[in-house]
Amino acid sequence: MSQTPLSLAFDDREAEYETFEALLSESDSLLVVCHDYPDPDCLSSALALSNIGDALDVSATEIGYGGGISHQQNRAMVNALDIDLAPIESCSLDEYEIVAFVDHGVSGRNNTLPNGFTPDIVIDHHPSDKVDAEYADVRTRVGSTATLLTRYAEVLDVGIDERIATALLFGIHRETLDFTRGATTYEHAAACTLRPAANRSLINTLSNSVFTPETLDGIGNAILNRKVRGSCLVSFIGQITERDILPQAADYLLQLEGISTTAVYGIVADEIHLSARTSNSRLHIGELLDDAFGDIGSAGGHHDMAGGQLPVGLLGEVDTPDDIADDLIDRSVRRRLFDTLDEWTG
Ligand SMILES: [Mn+2]
Repeated sequence: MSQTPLSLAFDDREAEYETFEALLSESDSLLVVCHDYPDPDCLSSALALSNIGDALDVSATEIGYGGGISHQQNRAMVNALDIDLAPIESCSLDEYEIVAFVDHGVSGRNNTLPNGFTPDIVIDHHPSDKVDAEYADVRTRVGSTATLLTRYAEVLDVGIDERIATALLFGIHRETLDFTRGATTYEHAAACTLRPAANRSLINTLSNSVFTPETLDGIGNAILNRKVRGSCLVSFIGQITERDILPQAADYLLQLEGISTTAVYGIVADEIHLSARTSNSRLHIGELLDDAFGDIGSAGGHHDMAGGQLPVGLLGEVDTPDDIADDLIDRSVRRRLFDTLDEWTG
């Protein structure tokens, strides 16, 4: 095992890495499944894992994803790094010997796979007590899944070329908002490993990729529609086609003076999607969202960033979304958010 910043920072998991290597090298086909609306952390991890599969002579590797890729930076990343992705609906799970989840861990949660499906491999940094896989590596103390995949490539001695290094470093940059949110020594160590090979001008270009008009409108609506209670801000932005507007708006609004918690929600297709952020260290926004919505949908995440999806039928009688239905949805979600925030802070 090479002595690198990461090997110094990480626990010794030699036996686990050997299990992982044996599992992959004995297999002929690998499907890496991204979570829905994959972000750069997930995309780069999937790319790195499929590259490890190639290096271990897995003859067929594929990356599948659900939802869409609507965030301008994520689309730019997929294009610039030529990441080959297939919609998950077009992948048949039983054609692959190994199905691996990266940056998510449970079937049916933040992915479009059936409830109860058991993946062979899970590599993730999100807290979850329900992960079930032949090989599961869930390390919540690291700030990004890309950090873990950097370590796998190192340990298994799989070359980290410019494309992989650029993807993983961009993944870490985005996941930690340029090392300002949730970045640990592990992310800094991984960056030391990746930086020499990474194309830093491409990372700059990707970081500065332009907003789509819809993103700008969505953030504008989030600003206009904001409702503030104490240090908490929530905003409903109605029907949207680009789900990735939500985390961008939640991040942006967190910069408002006096605000330490934000939640932005909208309707994507036939679901309500939420994204929330907090800089209040006494809150765990992932658990808070689970408290607020766990009974009607799926919601959760980290202590400072989280998301969720709820069926629009939350209110029962709403079928064709219109202004009245939107208003009901807004009130109902807002009430649950504010009530749960009160319970946590009161
Ligand atoms: Mn992640």
